[in-house]
Amino acid sequence: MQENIINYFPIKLNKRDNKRKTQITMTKKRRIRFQFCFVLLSYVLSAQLQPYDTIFIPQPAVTEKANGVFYLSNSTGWFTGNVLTQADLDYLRGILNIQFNLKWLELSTYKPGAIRFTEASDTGMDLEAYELNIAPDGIEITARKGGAGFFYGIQCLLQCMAASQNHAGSFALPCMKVKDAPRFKWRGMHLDVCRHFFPLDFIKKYIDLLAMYKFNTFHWHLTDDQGWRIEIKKFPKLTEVGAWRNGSMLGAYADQNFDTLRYGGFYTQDEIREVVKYAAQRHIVVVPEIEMPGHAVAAIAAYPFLSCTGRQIQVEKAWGVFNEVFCTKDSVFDFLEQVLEEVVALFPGQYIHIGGDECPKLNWKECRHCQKRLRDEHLKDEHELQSYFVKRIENFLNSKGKKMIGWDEILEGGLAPNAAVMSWRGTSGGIAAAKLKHHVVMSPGKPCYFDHYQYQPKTNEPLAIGGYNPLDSVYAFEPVPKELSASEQKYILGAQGNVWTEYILNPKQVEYMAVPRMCALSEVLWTIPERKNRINFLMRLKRRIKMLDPMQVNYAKHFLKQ
Ligand code: TNX
Repeated sequence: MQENIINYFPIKLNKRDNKRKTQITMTKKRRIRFQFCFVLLSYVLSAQLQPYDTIFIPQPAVTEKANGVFYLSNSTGWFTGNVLTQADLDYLRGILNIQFNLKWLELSTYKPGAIRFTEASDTGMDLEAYELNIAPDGIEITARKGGAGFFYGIQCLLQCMAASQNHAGSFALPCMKVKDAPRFKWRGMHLDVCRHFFPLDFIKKYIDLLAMYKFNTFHWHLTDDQGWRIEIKKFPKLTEVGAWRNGSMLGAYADQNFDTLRYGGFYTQDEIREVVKYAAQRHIVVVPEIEMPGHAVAAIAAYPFLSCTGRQIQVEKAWGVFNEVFCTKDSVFDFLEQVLEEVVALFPGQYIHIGGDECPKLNWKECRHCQKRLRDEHLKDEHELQSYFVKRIENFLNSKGKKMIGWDEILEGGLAPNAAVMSWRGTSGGIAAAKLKHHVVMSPGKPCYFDHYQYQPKTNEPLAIGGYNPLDSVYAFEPVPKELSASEQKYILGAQGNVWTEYILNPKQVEYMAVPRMCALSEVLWTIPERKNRINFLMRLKRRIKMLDPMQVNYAKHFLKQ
């Protein structure tokens, strides 16, 4: 794509010689030196200049070119005028220092040449919306006080700075006006910390990445067959026993190879609070997932009474779907309610994710408690029993002021009355839920599973679970299905990229699988379709991905050759 190359630098010649009123004749040597400096200066400056619409990911709703340049340096003042929250202010000061080595110069009154934050006069403005105005004599970010708009305006400013930094560490920002607001309310990225466990520092780095691309939801998959990763004070064995397995699957599933190393880890409640706070400071809500009634082997290994058989089992070493699931007897609900009570207290967001996927019904068919439950509750079959389970949990969560969300299996046997559905087996579950007037987050395996391969031939890639979701297919994803009427479409909250980690062994590999596909997804979620353009996106991505280098992000690089 042809870019607009704009000349931002009208060069003014030095008039000192005139003032001295002396006739100076340039020697040939001086003229050559002067010309050389001039050419060098223009080259350095033009190399730093970025056309105004090639800077951002995700692309804002409106960007308008303006004339001139704003020079930002250590002597630029910042006037926050009490409109930024303390959290936004701390974030901004920190990132300027860490990422750009810039000092913070707070102004008590606005002076021309400064960067100022202004409260929007329009009280109807979306809380996530912002305006960024870069002019030669100052930069202004306007948003609603207390909303996320200032933070997103700051993200744009940071992207602009990264694109305009010169070698001396100052910045020549092209003047422009940006007016922006997100398309979707749920802009999510997920991370499975059960199949492989990732340290707290990495969780924070992942959240930093989400924030840079204006995601606002971090779905933290905390419990599964292969590990229980959240400390629950009332049930210490969940982490003493359930967080550790005596080996892991090695290589491809078909090989059925295992090591014998003890593997595991968990987050203490203090650490969880730290993550929640860290995310909140970046306007990201953390949605915890506590899996039930399936994917519960680790919990059952810790407390065998939770299953139908009561057998002592081991935390799973293999990947897959397992028959040991939570029983539907009352003592299990008592246990889960106590667990959820602690979970609810840790996560201030609206939603709690209860999983609900891949629950084999084999044990329920042979369990006297479950069969009695079927009869007592007049349930037709085990699908209705699963629905009973989920509804009972929803009832509890609602009584605690929380909303419940689950994978699309929670539609089977009848959807709980207020539940939101995360559609992963294609979009049909999401379509069905929206038609029933339930909120939906679209996360279909194709193309939202970032544990699938991203490049072909697959043999050149690190072993992955399968599938093929290239960058282009993520960028082309449309979360609102055509099958829905205008009023039904309103139930689509947004979409989410999922990073399941059976075959993702460490943080570097998470980064490799997530980036740059999450950059493409960020534009799907933020940018109105009319402003999306695949070729332009690729160009921006190629230029801007370098912004991640100081953070040492191990992004997949094949797109650079695309
Ligand atoms: C399906 S998505 C699962 C996960 C796996 C994932 C692997 C969902 C609700 N369940 O347990 O990790 O596939 O791609």
